[in-house]
Amino acid sequence: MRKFLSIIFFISSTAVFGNPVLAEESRLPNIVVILADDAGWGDFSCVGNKTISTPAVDSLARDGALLEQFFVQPVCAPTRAEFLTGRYHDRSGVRGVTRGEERMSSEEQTIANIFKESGYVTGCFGKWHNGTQWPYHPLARGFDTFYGFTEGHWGDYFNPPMQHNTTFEEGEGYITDDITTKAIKFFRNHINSTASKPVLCYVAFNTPHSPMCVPDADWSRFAGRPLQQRGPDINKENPVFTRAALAMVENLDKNVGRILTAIDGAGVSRETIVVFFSDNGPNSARWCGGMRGKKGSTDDGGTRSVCCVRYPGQIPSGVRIPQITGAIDLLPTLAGLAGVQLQSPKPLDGIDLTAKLKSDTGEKADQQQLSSRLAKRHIIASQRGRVSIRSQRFRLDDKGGLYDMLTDIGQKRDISKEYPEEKKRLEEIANDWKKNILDRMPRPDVERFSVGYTGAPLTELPARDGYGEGGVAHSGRAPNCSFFTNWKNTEDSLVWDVDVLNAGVYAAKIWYTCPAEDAGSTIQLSCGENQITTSVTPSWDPPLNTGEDRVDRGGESYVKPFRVLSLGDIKLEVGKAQLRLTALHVPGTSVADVRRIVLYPVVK
Ligand SMILES: [Ca+2]
Repeated sequence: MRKFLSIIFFISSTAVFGNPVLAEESRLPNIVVILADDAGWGDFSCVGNKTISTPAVDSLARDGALLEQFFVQPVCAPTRAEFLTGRYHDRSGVRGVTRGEERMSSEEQTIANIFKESGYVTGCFGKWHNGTQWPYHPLARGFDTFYGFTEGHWGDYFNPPMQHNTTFEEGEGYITDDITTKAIKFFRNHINSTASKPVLCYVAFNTPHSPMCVPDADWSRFAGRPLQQRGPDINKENPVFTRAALAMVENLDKNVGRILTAIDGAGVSRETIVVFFSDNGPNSARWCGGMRGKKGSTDDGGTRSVCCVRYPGQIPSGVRIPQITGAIDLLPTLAGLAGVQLQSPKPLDGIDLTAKLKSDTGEKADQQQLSSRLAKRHIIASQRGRVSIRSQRFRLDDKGGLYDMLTDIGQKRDISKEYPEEKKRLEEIANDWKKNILDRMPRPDVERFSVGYTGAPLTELPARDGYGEGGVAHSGRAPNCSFFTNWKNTEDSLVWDVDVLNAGVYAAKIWYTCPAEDAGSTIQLSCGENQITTSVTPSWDPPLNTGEDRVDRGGESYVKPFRVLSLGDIKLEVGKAQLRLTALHVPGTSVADVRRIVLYPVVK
């Protein structure tokens, strides 16, 4: 409505003054959404963490609104999908974090689609984690610009390999600093552009997610710092992990500060909405306000996040929203605050919180109506079939226990017997969710990956999305950032199950390494009846990037700088098929390690 009014104002003023110089009045606010990865609710000084100092996030809570009971999902991809769509992730088919389960149905409309439609220029920076191939790639979901990586976690945090739109390039410096630099550049360029479009900038950091790599400057402040608070079970807490996570959050906070400085320095703080939140609970057993659970849990510890919204002049300083809210609310709320018309083809689960945020200026009746709606709502946490329901006062956990969250945040005393009616009510909601939503989830071709989607400039198939046959293995138990290794002979294969959507000729490239003594294998890429062969040369054998970890990275793979090898042009027919790499001749003891294959349509 506000945009509509602005346009009327613009037209009528032009008619009166004959001069369309009303860009400031008619321009919609910029939006910067900053997301942390695996930072728990308790990892910020504004909510009482005494070990850490997060002045930038604290300033957002001070200068704007703090959503005091804000809920996300237990893991990364589901929360990201909920922010992007304003709908629960179970509705969009996001069921996991890897091997295609993170993909969000292409029938969903994202916040970028909606705001772009209203005239915004849109950018996504950092970890995407809702699909790698078109139509799931961020450039296919309404974002004009993408810089980052599409997978769920990354193996290298220093000068990391990144994707910039359709090219793969090396990042500059520590990954969080680099993502920030690129996001600020995008924001500034468009703020200063004569096109004068409002900006939607989604800055999805991938820290403090493991691997626990953090620059020396941040680590040195924490290495010997005593922990002022501990997790509920001190025996399960690794103090080194906690320190590394907090050091990463302090680094992240510095980068939030850089973004705020850029906004304020450009003189657009009053025309820019800033949102900050995290995508799930803490990735280790550390202090989280006494809540039960961590990342992966459907309890408050796994699903509650700090969330701040700053919009100077529109949202008064120090607004507090005590009602339960969630990532599903951000899309309708940002549309409400910005005055962007929300025409979603599918019903949203989220609620527009604008009337509560604008508590000084909004209509009292709107506020009361919203308060009443929020008081009656419940929020669903869902993870691999486990469903927990949170109301303002109670939580029905995923095992059927009922807890009073006002007096028992640690969920120590099951009060099912004292509140049988409440338990029954919440159980019905959970059962209904399982029966009507989970059992009918869309399944976007799990384990099969689309190649050559119409208009896609490339199709990336990382090792994660394929499997080895013979002796070929992934380099780590956690597949997201792994590569294929142990490819030794002509019996071995690297396979991707694909669905070719457009027939044609595709230029194929792999990202590989190969020791000098093993160079020269003849390899074949085949798909159906078609195949091409090439030789693995030159050798390229850099070491793994190790030695930066503050804590052992467990099942996550180290990576190395892979080199691009062109395999040639291959013809692909439409339909389901296997894309297969094999070796026809192996002169040494191994063929190659392979990080990804990328297929580029050849325009004839
Ligand atoms: Ca996460």
